[in-house]
Amino acid sequence: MLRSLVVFGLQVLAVSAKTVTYNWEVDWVSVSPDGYVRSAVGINGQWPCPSLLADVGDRVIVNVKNSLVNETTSIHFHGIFQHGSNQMDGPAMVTQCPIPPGETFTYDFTLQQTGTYWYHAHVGGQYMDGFRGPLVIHDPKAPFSYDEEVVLTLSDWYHIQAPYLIQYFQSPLNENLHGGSEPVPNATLINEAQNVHIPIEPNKAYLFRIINMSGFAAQYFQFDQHEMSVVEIDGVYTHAHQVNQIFLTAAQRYSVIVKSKPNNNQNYAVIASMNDDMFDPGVTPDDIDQSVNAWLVYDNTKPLPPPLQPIDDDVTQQSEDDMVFVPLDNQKPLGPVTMQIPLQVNFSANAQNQNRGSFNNISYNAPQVPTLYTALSAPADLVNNPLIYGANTNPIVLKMGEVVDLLITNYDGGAHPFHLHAHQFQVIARSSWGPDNGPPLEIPTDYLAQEPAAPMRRDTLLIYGNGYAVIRFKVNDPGITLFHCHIEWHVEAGLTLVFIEAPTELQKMKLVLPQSHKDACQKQGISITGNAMGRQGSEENWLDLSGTAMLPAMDDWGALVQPPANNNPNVLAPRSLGRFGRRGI
Ligand SMILES: *[C@@H]1O[C@H](CO)[C@@H](O)[C@H](O)[C@H]1NC(C)=O
Ligand SMILES: *[C@@H]1O[C@H](CO)[C@@H](O)[C@H](O)[C@H]1NC(C)=O
Ligand SMILES: *[C@@H]1O[C@H](CO)[C@@H](O)[C@H](O)[C@H]1NC(C)=O
Ligand SMILES: *[C@@H]1O[C@H](CO)[C@@H](O)[C@H](O)[C@H]1NC(C)=O
Ligand SMILES: *[C@H]1O[C@@H](CO)[C@H](O)[C@@H](O)[C@@H]1NC(C)=O
Ligand SMILES: [Cu+2]
Repeated sequence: MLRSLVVFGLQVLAVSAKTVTYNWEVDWVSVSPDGYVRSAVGINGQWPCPSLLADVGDRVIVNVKNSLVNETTSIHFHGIFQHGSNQMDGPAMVTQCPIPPGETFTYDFTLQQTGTYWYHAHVGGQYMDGFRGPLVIHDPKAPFSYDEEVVLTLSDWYHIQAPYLIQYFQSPLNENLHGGSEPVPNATLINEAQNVHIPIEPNKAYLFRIINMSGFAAQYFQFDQHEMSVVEIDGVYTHAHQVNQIFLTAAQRYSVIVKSKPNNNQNYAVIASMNDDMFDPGVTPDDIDQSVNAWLVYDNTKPLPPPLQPIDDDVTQQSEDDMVFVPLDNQKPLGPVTMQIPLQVNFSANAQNQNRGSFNNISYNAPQVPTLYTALSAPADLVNNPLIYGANTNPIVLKMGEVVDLLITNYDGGAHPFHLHAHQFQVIARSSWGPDNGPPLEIPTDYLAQEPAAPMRRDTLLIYGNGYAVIRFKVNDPGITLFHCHIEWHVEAGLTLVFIEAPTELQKMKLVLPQSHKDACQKQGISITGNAMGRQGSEENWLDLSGTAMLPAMDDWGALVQPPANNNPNVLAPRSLGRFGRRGI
């Protein structure tokens, strides 16, 4: 293991489920993973952030103290179902208020699944400033065996802090100069570092859990002369499948088993390369460092081999097709489908000349009350009415037991990794890249007749430029379920919607909101009851959403700002960010 672990109050019980408690003080730390010194968001004075490790069945308690002083925070546990604990999912203004500076906040949930996940901040682009780490749930009955386990994280890294980059990305200046293009990362990291040595011994089976914690770029990953046998994707066990290389978009995970060589005659190179499809040539330096090297070290007295050549995407198209992975349980397509929801994905400049992402022409803008709190406080006869959740959050109400197909068509030329919180969805269909110009490929009208026998299942799926995908899930998890592109720039650009899953059953569950959750809102004057505008009382009030902001406030971000002239983001506060930064996800 290459990372250090901070666990307080861990009760070690050999067989039965235990409680794992983490006390995390979130604070700024000075870091330089690629040689450039900057501030990052760390935990208990450390960065990289620690791994959250537990066994299936464990109860996890994370007490978070926000010591950032100048930013709010929140933690999302990516891929965790949160059955009966939707209030612990984490996205700010969706299932909780952002945690203000100085406050302590408790996450408390029980793990009902196994595999490789991660946690990350879910407020204002903060995970790109370093607040991200692995979350591994061990399975005593895992359907494969191995001798050693190694967690490898892949991430992209920026020299300038996220609030500045978001402000610039969402500015009319960027729209005018670069067509609204995304900030290009400065570096790629493995285990939040470069040139990492991974100790390895001969004749052993290694389980590598590979997690892509990037905010933007997708990565190719390869060990020299060691095949990988994929056994898990995003927490779903798969039939073992041999590959030489894997391609992970932001937020995806692969567990692979690698058999080490029979002897320690030499060491081997490892490489991860960013996919540059979305990097606007106008803002990408020619000398951009797109790859990061690491080494499998069998014998540290022997020399390291030369690094591998960066992986060129043109010759590696095949490695992108994750539809080849078949779930080990051979789960058939869920059915019958009771609801089909067409979703058009697009990007365009809004009335303020900001580059915004949208589902069905609506760009997400945070409500005044976290959406979960609206659902918990609404009268029973209004809780299924999407109007109360605000037209700017793209709310879609789903009934318990419904089998939903999302019919997603991508009108944008770029590929986007879409993530559904709290579910592992089936991928019923997905096109390859569509035409460069003109309308996207259309979903075949008879797609239901062509379902795969055992569809690939995961929680984050790449949908190609001008292409489509059909993803299916069952409504079984009452609560507010976010669906969004996992490119953090695109979250900030509004490419997000909320499913209100089974709100009637949600109200009957009588979720307990810990006092710390109420305090987080109260300290910031945010209501924990009422519609998306905080109105309540009469039915007329509940249905009154007048004043809902469809356009983002220009003084949140989007104002005309130039990155600091001396390129040192630490010396200049971003303009007009508000005291604690943005309120939304
Ligand atoms: C991680 O995801 C990002 C964003 O989709 C991508 O650009 C990058 O290539 C991925 N990394 C790996 C190693 O797959
Ligand atoms: C997508 O956005 C473009 C502008 O970027 C616009 O011309 C087009 O009409 C939009 N299409 C849909 C279906 O929203
Ligand atoms: C979005 O807007 C475009 C362009 O105006 C239009 O063609 C398209 O039908 C709209 N989509 C929806 C779902 O309203
Ligand atoms: C918050 O403070 C840190 C540490 O001093 C600094 O690096 C960062 O730029 C500040 N962030 C904002 C949004 O002002
Ligand atoms: C990232 O670093 C900043 C500050 O050092 C530079 O200004 C950027 O040009 C650089 N961006 C890339 C893509 O390398
Ligand atoms: Cu996207």
